[in-house]
Amino acid sequence: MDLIRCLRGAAAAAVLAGACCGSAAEYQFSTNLVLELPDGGGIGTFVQHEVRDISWPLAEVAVTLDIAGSWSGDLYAYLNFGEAHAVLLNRVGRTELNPAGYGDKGFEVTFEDAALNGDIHQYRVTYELSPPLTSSGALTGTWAPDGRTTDPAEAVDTDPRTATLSVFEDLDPNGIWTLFLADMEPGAVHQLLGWGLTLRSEHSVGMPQLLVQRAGDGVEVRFLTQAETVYHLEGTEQLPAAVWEAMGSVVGTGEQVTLGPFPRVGKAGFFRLRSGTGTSDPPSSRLQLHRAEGGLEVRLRTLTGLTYHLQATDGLPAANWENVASLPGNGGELLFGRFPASGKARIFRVLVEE
Ligand SMILES: [Ca+2]
Repeated sequence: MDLIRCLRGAAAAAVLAGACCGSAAEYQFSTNLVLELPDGGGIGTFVQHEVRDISWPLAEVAVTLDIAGSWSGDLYAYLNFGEAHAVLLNRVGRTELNPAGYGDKGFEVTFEDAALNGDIHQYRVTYELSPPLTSSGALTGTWAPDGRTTDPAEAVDTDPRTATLSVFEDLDPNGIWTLFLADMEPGAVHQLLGWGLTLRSEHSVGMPQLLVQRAGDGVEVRFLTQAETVYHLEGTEQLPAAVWEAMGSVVGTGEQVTLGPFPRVGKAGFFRLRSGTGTSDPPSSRLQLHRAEGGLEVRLRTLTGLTYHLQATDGLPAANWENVASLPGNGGELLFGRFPASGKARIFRVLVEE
């Protein structure tokens, strides 16, 4: 039985809450440029942006970089604010054995310390030589900054990563932010096409980055969880979405979780993640997981005339789904029962039968 199709009836009847962000504040800046970098010799280019009138201390910083060129391993980039210094790029791919670094064609990337992809310096190792590239050959995705403060003429993968974006944590963000960019080796030229800054008043841990990957005929969605947090993955076929459908709910363990594979219906699907303890959530078609004494309580808003089969597994992709309860819908919120929380993430799905 197809999970998405099965849930459709219930999802259409439910009132789904809009995105919520609590009281978190966010400031965003981005700009497009065409700035040729001097080729070789490490003569850098500075670009600056002044932030004003922000009344909260920084919790988290994200940076976007759009660079065109033909040998990414030439590049060195850092972000400075006051005394704080974060190294974004330091000769990607450079190791003792490969001092020239990677020869890809630039970057269209976001830097965040918590990025699921991890350290950008070794991105070809992370992706076993098939990293996500744009049609023009630039690396894409969200990556953790290089963080190595080593002289870019000497930097290698084994250097410690001490200058990540966390250096800006707790600072007053008002003032001049400076991006420095240099092409260290003669021979391949680069242009800065744009950059951006996102400043956040809270860590966006409740909404981790989603990584959507092909899996067979469908796609699967990976994300990094926080322990004890309940996540609800929702999907839609197009944006703006009339309805977000429940795709799965999971209790975080501090580890990565993979949900899916989900069938791709004609075009690419869109996913979003909601998190919370569940108790303040409005009724919806989502499976609601509540921490309760001795385990997890699983609830679902139901319709009469349908039968709901709750199934569980300990890991995805699931070898088999264990049937844990089957109940007729009552037109209200149905409590499936209380289940022991195992050591790892326990993953539930519901099948709806007419
Ligand atoms: Ca160069």
